[in-house]
Amino acid sequence: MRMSLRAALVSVAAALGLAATSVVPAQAASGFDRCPQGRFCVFDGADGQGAMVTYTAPQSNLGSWRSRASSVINRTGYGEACLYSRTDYEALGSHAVVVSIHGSGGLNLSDYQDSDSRLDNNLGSVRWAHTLRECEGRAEPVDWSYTEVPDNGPAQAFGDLNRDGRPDLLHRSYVGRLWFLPGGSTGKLIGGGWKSMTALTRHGDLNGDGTEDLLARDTAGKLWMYPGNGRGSFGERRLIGGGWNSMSRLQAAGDLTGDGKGDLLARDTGGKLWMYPGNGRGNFGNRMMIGTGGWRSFTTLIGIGDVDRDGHPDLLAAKNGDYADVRVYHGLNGGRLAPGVNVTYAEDSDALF
Ligand SMILES: [Ca+2]
Ligand SMILES: [Ca+2]
Ligand SMILES: [Ca+2]
Ligand SMILES: [Ca+2]
Repeated sequence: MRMSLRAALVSVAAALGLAATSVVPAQAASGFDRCPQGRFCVFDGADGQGAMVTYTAPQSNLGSWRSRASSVINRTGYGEACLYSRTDYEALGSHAVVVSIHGSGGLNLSDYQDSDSRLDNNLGSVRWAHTLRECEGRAEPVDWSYTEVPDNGPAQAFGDLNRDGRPDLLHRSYVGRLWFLPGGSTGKLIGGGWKSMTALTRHGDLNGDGTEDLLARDTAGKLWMYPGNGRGSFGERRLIGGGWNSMSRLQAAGDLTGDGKGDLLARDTGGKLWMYPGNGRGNFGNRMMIGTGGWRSFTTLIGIGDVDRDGHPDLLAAKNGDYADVRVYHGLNGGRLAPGVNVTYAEDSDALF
């Protein structure tokens, strides 16, 4: 039997959280207070009393502590924790008790049992995550789909990684897995380890083979190009160069120079705006400063195509939270920009894409 008591536990956690913030005379830590930040703590007594064991990683098998655990507290920093009477996070089958807890209050396991099974002195495994979905172990990724999907059509130059004519998404989970979402409630795992990337932007075709590619910056400031294989995944990455940590924003913006090859916009930490013209071979030509300063305040940069139909692609810039100042920068020869022109944008918006 599977028991889901999340709603009840939310209220328990809230009540305990309230108690923890009340004024308590200075004294040595006791009970749940002994659990250090960053840990998941299990106690062999109720209310955080008795012996304590602490964990920094999810436990598929609590071993000797399985038969000792009587109370727990989640101080991992993750908002959700799942407790299983069985090992290996087993939620199915008879006599399985699964409890999802939200928040950081301490819990007595004796509160959660039914006639068939219990958690008290029977805690088989425990894990935690940022989202309930990940905690409960449902398959990533998020469910993204759209209706009225047309039949397969010609590949799109932008936003179509598997060349079926339909737009698709990339999704990075909290644990750093990158997923390809083709838009039909399914997903394909591209791989792990993407948490170390500090910027990701899709770019259209960078290497001239007709498939959309991906740019990613790592924590060391190296910029990598991941060539799309046209099937929703990527071939072996290629280093574009280092020193990209001086950029506070990387933004694919389509073809700004008008040569049919996708270009990249980058705003440096000093507020200058740079345009990196794609060379169609997986790298960029010499960058060009197209904004001498003051671009730090613009949080939104969008390659919106050619709004005035003069044959030069144009750029829209806006400041988050201040949509009274939205500007269009008309493209000039060679990817340069004319001075910005204010456009009317009356809506109060949280974000503009
Ligand atoms: Ca597609
Ligand atoms: Ca490509
Ligand atoms: Ca170009
Ligand atoms: Ca134009």
